[in-house]
Amino acid sequence: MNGMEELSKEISYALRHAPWEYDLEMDEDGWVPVIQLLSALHVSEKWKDVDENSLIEMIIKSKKKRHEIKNGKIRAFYGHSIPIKIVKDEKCPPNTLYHGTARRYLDSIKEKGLLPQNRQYVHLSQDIETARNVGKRHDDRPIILLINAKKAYEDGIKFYYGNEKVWLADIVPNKYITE
Ligand code: HQG
Repeated sequence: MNGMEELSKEISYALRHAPWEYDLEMDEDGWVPVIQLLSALHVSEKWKDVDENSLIEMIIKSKKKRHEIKNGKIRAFYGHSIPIKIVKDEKCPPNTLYHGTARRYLDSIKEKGLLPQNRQYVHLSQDIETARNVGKRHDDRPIILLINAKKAYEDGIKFYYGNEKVWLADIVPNKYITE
């Protein structure tokens, strides 16, 4: 893993899962002051030279757009598991979205639909390749599920924009999912 990717992972952990471990004061939209995050990172020898420009460079260079910086604050776009739910803006999804998952989860998903499990939202992918990469984190031969997102949206299921590859939903009932 290169330095930037490692930094992106550490910051994702802080902003998605454990702001309290880093003494971060997070608002309801998930923003924290950059200065607070930098002071927390500087405790570690590894990150002692990281400054706001390094964070901007990390965001630009990262293959995945996980974070954004605005007005002296930084936040993660998606992936949160913290107890306070980050309020996302609802948005009309494309007709079809994809979800890459493990073969071993299939029976349960067919029965209960897609559930957020440990995160705040179910994560869906904009394209098949992204879904395959997400699924490979759980299974070397992942299953790609097709989500009839537009129909679900028309029926009242809420969708939210994560980044250009990631969509979020509260839940996806099984009737909108096919293999
Ligand atoms: C599964 C990464 C059984 C679900 C990725 C998934 C993504 C069920 C697992 C983002 C289920 C949760 C999130 C049910 C869902 N029964 N299993 N009813 N409903 N599941 O890691 O979507 O690199 O929390 O299929 O790119 O894999 O970190 O979610 O396999 O966008 O930026 O429960 O994380 O982004 O796994 O990945 P995860 P995910 P980053």
